Amino acid sequence: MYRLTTLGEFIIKNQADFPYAKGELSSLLSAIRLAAKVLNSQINKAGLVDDILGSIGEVNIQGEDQKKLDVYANELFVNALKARNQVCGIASEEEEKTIIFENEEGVNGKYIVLIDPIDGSSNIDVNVSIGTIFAIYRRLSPLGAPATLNDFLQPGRNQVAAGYVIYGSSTMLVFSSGNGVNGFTYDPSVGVFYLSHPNMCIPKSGNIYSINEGNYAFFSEPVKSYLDYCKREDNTSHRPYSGRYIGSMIADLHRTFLKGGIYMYPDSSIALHGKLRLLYECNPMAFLIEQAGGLASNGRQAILDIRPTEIHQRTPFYGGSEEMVTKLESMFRMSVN
Ligand code: AHM
Ligand code: MG
Repeated sequence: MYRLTTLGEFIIKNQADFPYAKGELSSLLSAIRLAAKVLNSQINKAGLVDDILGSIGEVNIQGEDQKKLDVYANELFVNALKARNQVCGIASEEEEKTIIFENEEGVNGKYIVLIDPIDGSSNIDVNVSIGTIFAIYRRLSPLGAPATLNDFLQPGRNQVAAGYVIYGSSTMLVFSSGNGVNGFTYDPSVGVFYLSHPNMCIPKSGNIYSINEGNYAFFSEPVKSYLDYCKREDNTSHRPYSGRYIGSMIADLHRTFLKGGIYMYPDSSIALHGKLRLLYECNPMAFLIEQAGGLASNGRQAILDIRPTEIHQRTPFYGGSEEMVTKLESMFRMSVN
């Protein structure tokens, strides 16, 4: 009989793959798994209970309208992570400053977590897929003292694990601890994530481009040239490509993982550094994309090689099938010469 592997079993079985295997990563991931289940049950009630849909009437550090679910999800993940005593600090899209745990367990926690508790929150009210994104690093500062800013400002290459949860037509948790990418689908009737997408690999090429093309007039020349290329007819390279844009990075990238393609959020004359945040949106997704055999770039450099300078810094982002990202990068290079 076909034997289903649960996320819990998978983590324990693969603990040895994790360079510092002592059960700590398992404990940390199980905190994320638990918070994701609780959040999933709330998201499924959107529209039925008062306290989920709509805004709280405040803006976050990004200057963006905070939704009730953003705030709820943030508290949920922070509390779940704090309870496990493995984490010395958390940075979140919803928190202006880093959260540093200064109690005895906190100063001895070995890990830093960066999180976007709800990505795509403008989609909550219209019943479109949203997600949670997380990145996990070993701290750089010595144990026994509170975490420092440097612990958070590590290049994405240093990630020891990263993942996302997509709350879609089914809920999935997709993660990597540096040995490929695996996807787990949630069965709400038993409350368990099962391995459903082992060893996820992004197709080398694809025929879908994904971007908010309404901003075309504000994009730089290389991005405009690439978009024109995507739409130009050429039978040998399956062009014109299809355009798909959900407006929820997790949903657009989840499709890209499964079907191939390229997802883009460029800088522009109205968003000088793009929109997406390097530390808790782009880095974890770039880690997963590279682990799945794809590429993630800011047009000129791998996202994972960028040296961060600020917690909430933004970066242009182009990620997906290797051949498509390489083509786009060649247009950036041509624009310099
Ligand atoms: P958020 O974290 O505030 O939800 O913002 C990130 C989201 C991405 O998921 C999505 O791709 C993008 O913002 C959509 O932005 P736009 O409406 O400008 O296309
Ligand atoms: Mg986000």
